Amino acid sequence: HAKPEWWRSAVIYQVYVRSFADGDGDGTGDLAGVRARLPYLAELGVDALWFNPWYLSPLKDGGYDVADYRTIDPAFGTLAEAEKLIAEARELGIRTIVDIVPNHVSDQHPWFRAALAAGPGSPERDLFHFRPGRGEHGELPPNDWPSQFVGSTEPVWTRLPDGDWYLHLFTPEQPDLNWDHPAVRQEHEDILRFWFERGVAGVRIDSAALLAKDPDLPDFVEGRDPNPFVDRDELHDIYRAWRAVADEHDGVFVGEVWLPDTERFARYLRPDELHTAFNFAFLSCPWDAERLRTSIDATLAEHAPVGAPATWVLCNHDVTRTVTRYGRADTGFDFAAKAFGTPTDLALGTRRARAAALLSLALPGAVYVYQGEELGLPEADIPRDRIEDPMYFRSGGTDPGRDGCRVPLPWTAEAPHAGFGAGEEPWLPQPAGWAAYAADRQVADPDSMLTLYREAIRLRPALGDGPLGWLPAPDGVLAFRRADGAVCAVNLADAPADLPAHTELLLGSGPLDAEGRLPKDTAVWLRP
Ligand code: ISL
Repeated sequence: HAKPEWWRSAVIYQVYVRSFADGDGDGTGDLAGVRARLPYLAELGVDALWFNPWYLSPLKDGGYDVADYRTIDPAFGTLAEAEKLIAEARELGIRTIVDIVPNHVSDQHPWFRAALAAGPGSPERDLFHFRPGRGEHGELPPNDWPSQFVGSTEPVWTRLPDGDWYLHLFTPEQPDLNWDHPAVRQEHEDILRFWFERGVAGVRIDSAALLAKDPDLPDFVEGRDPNPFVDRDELHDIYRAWRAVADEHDGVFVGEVWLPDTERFARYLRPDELHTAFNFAFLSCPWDAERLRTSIDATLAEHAPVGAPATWVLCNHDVTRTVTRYGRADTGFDFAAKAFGTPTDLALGTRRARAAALLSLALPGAVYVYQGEELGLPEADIPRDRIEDPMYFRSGGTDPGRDGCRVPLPWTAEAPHAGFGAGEEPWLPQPAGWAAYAADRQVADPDSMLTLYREAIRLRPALGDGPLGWLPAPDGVLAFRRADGAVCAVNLADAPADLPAHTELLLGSGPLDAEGRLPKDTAVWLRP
């Protein structure tokens, strides 16, 4: 008798703790703030919460620089509070997913501090990638690998006064671990157990395709297979070992696996590896019916043979917010091409984001909702002197970085800081007009984005569990039916479209026109 696998069709809400709700008034979101908002999340109807890293961290990269994987950062709370939060959420039927960062640690992690102190050639340095430099005096980095921060041309090596260089695919404060070292593997299996034993139901794996490195650290040659640091075969042994740990606890994984090649991607989802991985192809797809249909079909086709559910992601803490992206003239979405002051039509972007919400929630698989997406928040312009994201600095100030999607949430229109917290200024400035998006306003508004998300998540089970079948539809219109359930239609064409045959209109992202047709940039759910 098989256990029900909740994660196959879950709605998972991403909590960027630092910006969710500030319980203690210091301007930074915290676990107290999340605990106070659990009823909101229960009413939204989500099945699980994924928390971005909440561990002890100097916060040089929003917590993706972890100094201790078993301690909660004091800015956020304590381990005891995290345990309470996990239990309280579970009481409300909401599971918890934590974010593990295995590729690198903070330069303040005890292992790295010990490696610095122990000096060149020491066993402590074997836990990382330390190398002498090239050039006559070792003045050149050991290889030419590109930074993994989009837009950054900075080297991935930093030289120490003792002459050694160390590898960091991200910032110098995030030294990469050496996954050929048994202690690194053992430690991470122990960290997984630690969190599963505290009641978490799942783990997100950060930068999951980057951990394994060619031990020779050769120069990067475009197109050469195997790549010296992306998608290496050794990763699959690592994840098989992790899967055994997860299975002891009924735990599930979601991998952050950015790989354009769908076959290579699907290898991570084999039955003894990761349960799920983020679908970035969907997120990167422009607002175009054919492109979306092709992307959806490709996703379903690549997941079917391995038996893993697809995931549907429109937004996260690394990319431009959905309503802003969809409101851009080129309708495309190139996360590598963020620019200051890119014009956007927010009314258009919001209409499309509403339709995209109904589309993603109607597709077979798990859906991720990034905090604030359910409020229709746009990307914020952060004044340059307030930007904290290292991506901005690593790009030499050309890329605005990712803070624009990380602005503290508006909860209460009439309260200071739009209800984010009652004390200090929020750690990132909230733009003018932020209070108009406040959750308390939207709850009372039948036409708000929040109301749409709540209704869609409530109705979602009525759509059925069956596979997706496309229905005939005019050019620019997507229409499909779940085998045992409802129909979803989305109009991406320029003209209104007739609705597919139906007995009942379950939900719409906007009103039908006077002739009862589906206007452009609108989606509906129908009972056939
Ligand atoms: O952010 C990106 C594109 O805008 C990605 O290239 C991102 O750098 C990559 O997916 C890895 O992201 C993850 O690890 C990073 C961290 O900065 C990101 O926030 C995290 O999601 C380093 O730990």
